[in-house]
Amino acid sequence: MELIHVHHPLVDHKLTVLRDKATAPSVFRHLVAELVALLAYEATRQVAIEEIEIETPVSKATGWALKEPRPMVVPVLRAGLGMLDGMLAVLPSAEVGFLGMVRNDESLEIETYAERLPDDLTGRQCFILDPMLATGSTVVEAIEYLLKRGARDVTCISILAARPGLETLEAAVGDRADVRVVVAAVDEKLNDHNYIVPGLGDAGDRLYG
Ligand code: HSX
Ligand code: HSX
Repeated sequence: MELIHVHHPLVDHKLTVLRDKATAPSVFRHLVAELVALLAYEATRQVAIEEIEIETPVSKATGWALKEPRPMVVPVLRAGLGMLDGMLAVLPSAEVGFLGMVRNDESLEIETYAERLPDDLTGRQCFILDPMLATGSTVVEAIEYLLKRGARDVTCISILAARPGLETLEAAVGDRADVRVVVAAVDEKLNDHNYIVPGLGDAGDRLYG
């Protein structure tokens, strides 16, 4: 697994405003979209392209087009929905599939309560959107789900990850080179309720609560 921690002054600034409990939901939603676009720039570095010939108004030229099959963007409900517009601003031709997942706070097991994805993802590059990677259970389940359907590689874009969750993910996917996680920050710990500390609270509630 490759961890990409995006270091950029605008990312750090926007994340600080997100963390602030005084930030209103409308501002929070706006900042999430802006942050995702910045993270997506790094997350899409490996997106598959192919050489094409085009004609400019002046002459022929060689250029690049996204390669088929189109990338698949998968927001994890609910909070991942808040990242979808920002991602599509960068990758407008992507197809969108949905996963609804909830963590049982005692067993930490993940229940997949909704799914809207093609059965066959063979050869598809997939981008999971979930702002928080806390214990890591949700993202492990989502990655396994996509790989089982044949995804060619899976990149998870999260605004914030907790160190224990990243360790869980690393243990689950090992040294697979086709799994990537892109984050704006890594916090060191979780509290007794498995919230990231210092974190930013419950992303779903701050977006939609
Ligand atoms: C909570 O957030 C629970 O553990 C669930 O796993 C999750 C629900 O996410 P969302 O639907 O609010 O995004 O901490
Ligand atoms: C949060 O809970 C996020 O949006 C994720 O869906 C989930 C992360 O928790 P975990 O499975 O990493 O512990 O609301």
